[in-house]
Amino acid sequence: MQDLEMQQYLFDLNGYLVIENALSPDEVAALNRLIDEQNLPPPDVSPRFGSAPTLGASMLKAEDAPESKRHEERQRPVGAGFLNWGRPFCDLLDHPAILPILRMRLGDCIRLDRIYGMYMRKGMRYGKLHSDYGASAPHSGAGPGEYYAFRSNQIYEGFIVVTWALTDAGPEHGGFCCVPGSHKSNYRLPQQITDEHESSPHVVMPELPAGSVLLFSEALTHGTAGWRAEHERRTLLFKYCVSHLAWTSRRVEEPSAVELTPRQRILLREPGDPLRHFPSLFEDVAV
Ligand SMILES: O=C(O)CCC(=O)C(=O)O
Repeated sequence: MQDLEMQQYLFDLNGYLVIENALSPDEVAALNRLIDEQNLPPPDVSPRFGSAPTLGASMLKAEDAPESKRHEERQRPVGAGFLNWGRPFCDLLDHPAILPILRMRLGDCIRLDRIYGMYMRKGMRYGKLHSDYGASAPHSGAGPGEYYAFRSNQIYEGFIVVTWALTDAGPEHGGFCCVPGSHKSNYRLPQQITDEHESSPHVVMPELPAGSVLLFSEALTHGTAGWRAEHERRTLLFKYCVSHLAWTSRRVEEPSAVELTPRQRILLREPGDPLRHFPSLFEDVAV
């Protein structure tokens, strides 16, 4: 395994990092067995499973509901997603392989904002190239080819995604793809790369053997390459952020089927100012 200095350098350079063998074959098999037990429908329409938070059922059907009603729905925490499927899923929340990298990018006070799994079968396509922060983010207003000056009232990094590979993924199979280093770009992603997607020479598909973990910044331009392997793609995504940030007003709920540790519970707290209203995840924090 690489040391922290190397991991730090590579994450900063590329906007993503792969740690191989973070899970043992037995741990991977246990997670896959628990997913099998869910008898999920085939991943035809959407490759997502086990999401939390999810939209309330009535909200999904009622786009024409009054804004006040929709606002009320959005306030509700709705589910624990796959955290309810067993302890092995909850153990990934604060796995020792990811904590040093999360701390390096997000500091001591970290929230878990969203989780979902992705499964794909041969021939399935999904997910254009995108980034949620930086010059290519939908809200940046940056014009194609124009230098984008980063302004002081904007967030440039936001979320760090931790993706656990439960089956092999990579250039031969498909799955996660990205433009390395694009989290630092001062220019919007050219349309040509968007159109070429995974066939662009500038887009890479990191090798992700089962048991490895991928960490990436949501400022990185990334997407999903079509799945071409005989086996099913299976990954679990955990989206973390600094304690005072949230994507929406919905929250991941504590699982009812598994008792979380005190540290895992911190991750699910409401957003709050670091150290004043939201505790550190680490015992050796310097206050
Ligand atoms: O792993 C993937 O296929 C991409 C996930 C993604 O697009 C995202 O997290 O926004």
